[in-house]
Order: sequence, then structure tokens, then C-alpha cells
Amino acid sequence: MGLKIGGQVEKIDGRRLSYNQFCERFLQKNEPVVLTGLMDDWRACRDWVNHNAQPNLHFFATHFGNSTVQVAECSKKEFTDQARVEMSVSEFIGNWGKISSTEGNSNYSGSAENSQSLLYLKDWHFVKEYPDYVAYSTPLFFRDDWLNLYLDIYHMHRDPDTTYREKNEVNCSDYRFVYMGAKGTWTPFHADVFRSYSWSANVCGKKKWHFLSPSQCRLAFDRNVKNCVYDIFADVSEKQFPGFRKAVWLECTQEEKEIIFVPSGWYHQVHNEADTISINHNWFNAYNLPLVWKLLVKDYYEAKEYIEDIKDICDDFEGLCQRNLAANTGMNFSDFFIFITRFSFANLIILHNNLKDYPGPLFGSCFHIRNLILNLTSIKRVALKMQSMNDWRENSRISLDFEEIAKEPEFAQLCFALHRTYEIPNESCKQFFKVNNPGRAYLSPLNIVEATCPNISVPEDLVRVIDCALEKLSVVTNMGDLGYSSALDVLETLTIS
Ligand SMILES: O=C(O)CCC(=O)C(=O)O
Repeated sequence: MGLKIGGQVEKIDGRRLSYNQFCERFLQKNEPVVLTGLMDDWRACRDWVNHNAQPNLHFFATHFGNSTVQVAECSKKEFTDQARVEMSVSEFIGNWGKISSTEGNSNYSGSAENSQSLLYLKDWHFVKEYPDYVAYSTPLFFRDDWLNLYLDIYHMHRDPDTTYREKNEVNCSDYRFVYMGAKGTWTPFHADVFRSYSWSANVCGKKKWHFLSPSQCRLAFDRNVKNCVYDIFADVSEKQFPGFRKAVWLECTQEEKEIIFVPSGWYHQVHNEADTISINHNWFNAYNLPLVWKLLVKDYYEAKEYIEDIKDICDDFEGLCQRNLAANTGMNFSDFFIFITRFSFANLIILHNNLKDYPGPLFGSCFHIRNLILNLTSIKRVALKMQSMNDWRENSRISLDFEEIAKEPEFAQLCFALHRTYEIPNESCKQFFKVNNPGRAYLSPLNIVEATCPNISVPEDLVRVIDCALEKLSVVTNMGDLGYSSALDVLETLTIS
């Protein structure tokens, strides 16, 4: 029996959509969309594609042939994903050349059998490996990306085990990828890492997407909500997945030069219906930060349950849970807390710098300030939730001193990158200020931190610092929290499977 299709993903000309409209309609509502018209000037669309709209494999072999990449064997399942092998780009291209794309690999009812020997290059950290070859520029809609911005400067997690660390260095260096696969290659049903958003741009080719919204995705899980379906086109066992046949799917055919936005926590399966090259990023920001935290909590309880029987004989049970959480998910509670604290400090610094020149011409834009307030509001919400994680709070030995952090060269880079993210030239927002000169000292991060908490070690400290900053801001601006609380409420109601 086929899938019940409830609708198609909307397609919009991205040149006619403002950033605010994108935030209101898609980021806040957590809905998918396909954007057109945003890739015309990409170098990738020239260099990587032949005149007949096919992938220019020769270009890859001659320019990037020596790179080592991860390749999925589409017909081989390994745990919950496809088996992976490592090879050079040249070897991968050689293998691709042997497959005739006219062999009828596209019929994916029962993908595994039809995709025998098909190899799919995935998760290639292309930007990290070739920073000087500027293949594309991230469209404005996806630039507020805390994940890649942070990972360009810091590690999310540093493991004491060096073998694990080396592997991790590459795999977690960033979340900007190139995917390449012949017609018939596919990606099994899943939701994205950290419950991040993703965007995926077809440089050439065609992808078919099938989505389940967060409210529907339980239907693709077994009774214990532990395992989800692997291939939605295979013969899914009704006994194991009793809800599956009731699921209502959203479908999308993504053509060349179209970019799809995948919202947080939407499960999806993807099939290449033609030889395809795509660029994919995962990212999160103020809108979906609460969902990232929610997933971390869920993964933490799973990690804890898994080793519950050794609790009584374990000296540092909480430490072990946190180590396992980092190994499974890519970060633990302390990593996440350090990340949001550094990020809050950077937001405070930029707010301060924006205000210092007021009302001069260098004054930061309204867009800038709105985003910084949204960021702090969202981080505060998450920090409030972190307060209830007692076992972690009592065991963590975090001590983050603002003055020390402010001296780190990496922190200056973080501030600079965050500032650049919200830079929109020629936009003024004087009308938002109640007083003529808010004054540099008034919102000085150092003053705020010293008056509230010079050393951050638990989430309560961070909440006090942010509260103080938002209160001071509300004295000098008309912005308040700009209704962000209700926007963030919508996302928090989403279930996480
Ligand atoms: O293109 C694919 O094969 C998978 C991409 C994907 O799942 C994603 O970008 O979230």
C-alpha cells in the first residue's frame, strides 16, 4: 500500500521574500518551503555542471580528486543508517562512471534491491577543505547560523580520549556539506542531528522528499518509541510499526537550482531521481534552540537508562552519563552550557558596541538589535529549563569568568562573526530609542556581569545576567521582548521523537 500524501511543500521565489517574512512564515512556524531564484550566481552551478545539466565529474576528479570522503553504500543497512566506506573522490567518480544512469535505478518502491552497488558521497566538509574555492554564498535566510559560526572557532566537545578525538575533529568540524550521487541513491528516514534546521540546494539533478511533521512522526515509530522505520518504501511491518499506515505525508520534488528548507524535528526520506549534486547545511539559532535542548534532555535520559544497572557500583555515574551523551549526540550539558554562555557574552558585547556610537552614523541597525534581543530571550528560556537538571548542576565544575573569556582571541572572533551575521547596511533605528543617549557605561557587559554575577557556573547565574541586560535595554528602547516569547512558545510545543 502506498503512502497517504496530504500535500506538497510550497515553492516560493526567494527574491520576493523578505527576511522577516521568512522568519514569520517558516522559522517561527517550523514549516518547510522550497525557495527558487537564489543560486544563479553560484560558482558551483557553473563549475560543477556540464552543458547538458549533468554533474561535471571530470571537474571533480581533476580539482578535488585527492580528497578523502565518506561514501554510503545505499543497499547496505548498518544499525540505523547505511553502511559507510572511505575512499578518494577520484575512486568515487570512477565508480560513478561505471554506473549507467539509464539502468532504471529510480524506481524506489523497495529501494534496497534496486539500489545495489549504488554509492552515495555524503557529508563532505567541502568548505572546510577548500576555503579559498568559494563555491556558493549562504542565502540571507540561512545566515543566522550559531552552529557553524561557533564551530569555526571553538570545539563543541573535547574528548580526553585521543583516538575518539581525532575522528571527532573531522566529523564535527562543521555542518556544511556536499552530497553527490547517481540516480537511485537515497537517504533513509531520519530527523537531523541536534534537531537542527537544514537547507539543501540542488546544484544539479532532482530530489524527491517525503516528510512527516513532528506531530505525525510518532506514527513511524515502534510501540516503545525507540526505533523508527528505516525505509518508508520497504514492506513496513504493521506489527512492529502499528501507526505507520495512518501517517499523512508531505511530498516535494526539488528541481535543479531549488533550495529546500527542512524545519526542526521533521522526519524525512530523500531519493535522487537524477544524477544529483547538492549543498546541505545544518544549523540552529534562537528559534530552534529550545528544541536542541529538548533533544539533549531526551538523549540524556536514554543514556542514563542504558547504564542504570551499574549506578550503584559507579563512582561518578553522572560523569559517565554525560560522557556517553557526548559520544552519542556530539555534546553534553556542560558543552551546551558553555556554548550558550559564550554566545550570551558575545551578544552583550555587540549590543554594547551598537549603542556606544548612538546617535552617530555608525549606529547599528534595528535588525541587529532585534536579533540580539531575540537571542538573549531564547537563551534565557533554555537556561531556565537547565536549572532543573540537578544531578548535572551538582556535579559540573564549570566556572566562566567574563573578563577571562573576553581576553581570549577566539572570543573576539566570535563577536566579529556574530556582528557580521546581522549586518544590514543603511538601516537606522533611532525611533526605537526612548532616550537620546543610552550611554556606553549603562549597558556595559562588564557592569552587567559584575553587578549580577562575575563568575558563571550554573544556569541561574546566566539567567540573572540576561535578565539584567534585558531590563536595562527596555529602559532605553521601545523594543521590550518584541513578542518573541510567544513566537518561541509555538516551537516549544513540538514533540521530539
Ligand atoms: O539529500 C539527501 O540525500 C539527504 C539530505 C538530508 O537529509 C538533509 O539535508 O537533511
